[in-house]
Parts: sequence; C-alpha cells; structure tokens
Amino acid sequence: MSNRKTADRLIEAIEASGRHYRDSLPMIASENILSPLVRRACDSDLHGRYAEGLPRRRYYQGCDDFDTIEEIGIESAKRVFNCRFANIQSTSGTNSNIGALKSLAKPGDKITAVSTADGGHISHARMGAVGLRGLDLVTYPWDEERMEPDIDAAADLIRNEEPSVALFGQSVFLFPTPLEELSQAAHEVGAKVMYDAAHVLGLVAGGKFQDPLREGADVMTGSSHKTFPGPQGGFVLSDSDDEKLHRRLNSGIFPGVCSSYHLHHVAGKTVALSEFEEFGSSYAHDTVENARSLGEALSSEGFDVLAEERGFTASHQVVTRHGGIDSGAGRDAAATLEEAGIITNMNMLPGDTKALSPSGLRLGTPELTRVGMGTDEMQDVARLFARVLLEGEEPSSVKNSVREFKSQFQTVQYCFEPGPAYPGL
Ligand code: DSN
Repeated sequence: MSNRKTADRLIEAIEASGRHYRDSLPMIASENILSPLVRRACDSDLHGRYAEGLPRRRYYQGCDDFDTIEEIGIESAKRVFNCRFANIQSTSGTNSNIGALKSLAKPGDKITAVSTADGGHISHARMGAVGLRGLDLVTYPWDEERMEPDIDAAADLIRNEEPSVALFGQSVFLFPTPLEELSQAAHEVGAKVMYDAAHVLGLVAGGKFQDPLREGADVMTGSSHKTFPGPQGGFVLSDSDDEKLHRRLNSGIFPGVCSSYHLHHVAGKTVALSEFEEFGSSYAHDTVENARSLGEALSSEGFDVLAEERGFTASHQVVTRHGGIDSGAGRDAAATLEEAGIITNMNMLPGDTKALSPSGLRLGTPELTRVGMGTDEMQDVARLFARVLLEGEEPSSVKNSVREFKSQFQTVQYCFEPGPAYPGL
C-alpha cells in the first residue's frame, strides 16, 4: 500500500471508530465526550506548542497567552474543587498518581491501597505507579457486601503498618470511601492521605459523591476525562496550606513526570472547568440518578446487579455478575453486547483472580447522560441488555434497535453551545 493510501486508510478507520460510537450505546465508565467548545480548544494551534515550568516562569518563549490560559485554569480548578492548590498539567490520571507519589513517598516506604481484585486501579499496584516508585504495598481488607474497605479492619491495618501514604479510591467505585474514619487512622500514624478521584472527580466536584478534601485527604488526584467531562489528562489537588507541599506536588509533575505537557488538553481542561462551573451540578446529579435507575432496571429484568441492599450504586457505575468466579462470563457478555452495539468492559469482581476471564461487567452512565438520556431511557437500555443477554435475541437484530434508539441522542448537553456529540462524521 502506498504511503498516501495508508494515510487514507487510517483516516477512514478513525472515522469508522467515530461512527461506531455514534451508533452505539457507549457505556464504559471511564469515558465521556467533549463539548463543542472543549473540542475547539483541543484542536487549536496549542497542540504543537511547548511550555515547561509554571505560568510566568517558563523555559521557552512564546508562552504569554498560554500562561493566561493556565492561570485562569488553575483558579477555576481551585473553585470547582474547592481547594487551595491545583496543578492542571498532568497528562493522565496515572501520570498524576506517579507525580503525587513522587512528592509524598520515597522508595522503600510503605503504602496502603485497595487491591486491583477489589476494584483498585493498576496505578495503585506493584505493576503500576506504586511499584514504579518502589513502594511496599499492603492492601486493605475488603467488605464485599458494602463494596468498600472494611472500615475497622482497614483502620487497624493502617495503625499496624504505619504507611507513609494511605491511598484510597478505585476503578470499580460504587460507593463513597469511609474516608473520615480511615484518614483519622492514617493521620494518627503520620501518614499522608491520598485519594484517587479519577473515576468520580466530576461527581465530587458536582457535590454528588463525597468531599475527600474535607474528609481528610491531603492530596486528591484525578482524571480530567471520566466523570469530569474534559479532554484526556489529569489533576493534582490539595486544600493544604503547606506551601512546601504545593512545591513538592508541582515538581512531582514537572520535572517529575513531564517535561512539556499537552497544552491543547490543558486549554481544553480550562474550558471544561468553566462549563462545569455552570452545568456541573445538574450533570453530576443526572449521571448518578441514571446509574441508580439503570441498576434497578437491570435487576428488575433479572440481572445479578451488585450491592442491591445499598441501592446498587451511589456513583456513575453499575456492576453486574454474569457467572461464577473466573468463569469468563463477563468477557463473553461484553463481546455479545458489542455485537449488539452496546460498548462495555469486562471487569474482575471480588473473588475473581484472572483479569482476562472475569465474571463481571462494569457499566457507566456519563456519556449516555451527556447526550440527553434520563431515567426513562435507562429502562430502555436495560430492556436492550435483556433482549440480547437474557432472551437470546440475535445481536444483529438488537443492534438495529440500538442504532434507531441512539439516533435520537446525538447532541452533547450540559455545555454553553450544545452541538453534535460525534462531529464531522
Ligand atoms: N483503567 C481505567 C478504567 O477504570 O477504565 C482507568 O485508567
């Protein structure tokens, strides 16, 4: 194939991916879509520019306008997350975690965190940021019924292990962490409390989940593109008034894990923060209400939805079990759903030991909410799940219903200029 043909083929594949999502129900809990104004920021000249350091203290010329953008963004982030310190430079949630851990702990120190089997993120594991920093990991005892750390046992563990950092937060994140109790234990032994809000950052900022920085977290990290509806990237936040800590957190990101960073995405974050100040509270409310409705509707259809006794969820996620431990039933369900135009991800549930053959599915409502679906539509979504997974209807036939249903939801909402959710296709 000529180079030109390869480029054309790539453009076609990129557009095909867009059409796939446009015509599907995208329900991956870590995904979201951009508003038209945020897209404009990301597609600006800034995508090719360089900046290192902090606003007005750069290693490159040409940064004046970008300095203004980053300064406005930092101030917006402090308002949106109600905190004294914000770094908006990091290029992902994991990048934020590596930078923050570099600031808070040194190689050989101990850290406590949620295990990946219980829903912890890979950056909290030896294979990820925790291992990269050379930390000695001890994981919390887990309460499977409540889907949160076992409060008393985890507090005892923190007091006994005396970690440098007590890390909280998960990728399977249904309910707020009992942070006040666990932070108290951590602070008693001199540990710093770090809360990874990657998944729930938009819900936290919208006042609809928990308020980690008021419940004991010294540092909160997060992704800017999951429930927070910005471009891919991260945040590092703190309400501490300790300026030494602020300096350490800034230098954890630059020069810790970035030289230059993604200026177009920082610009996109700043626009997303402005839109969030206007629309974030209603968006966060609707996202959580939709997840609760989806959990109830799936359960009524006959699915095994986790945490029924707690109302299924208090976040943007719903988790379903499709077979026995390590059965691979979650993987099979995800594959069948995609044939029907419903995009989800398989997920390990407590007890599973194999990431590639888990028993569960993790579902998310952010994108469906942003294109205007409400609790009534969650009943329709659950019906589509039942047709393909419980009633054995041909996925291709359900896919036609999905496409028709989704065609009514093509405009991104909760932003200053609602417009095409999947533009240019
Ligand atoms: N692993 C991603 C997820 O939760 O989907 C986050 O990085």
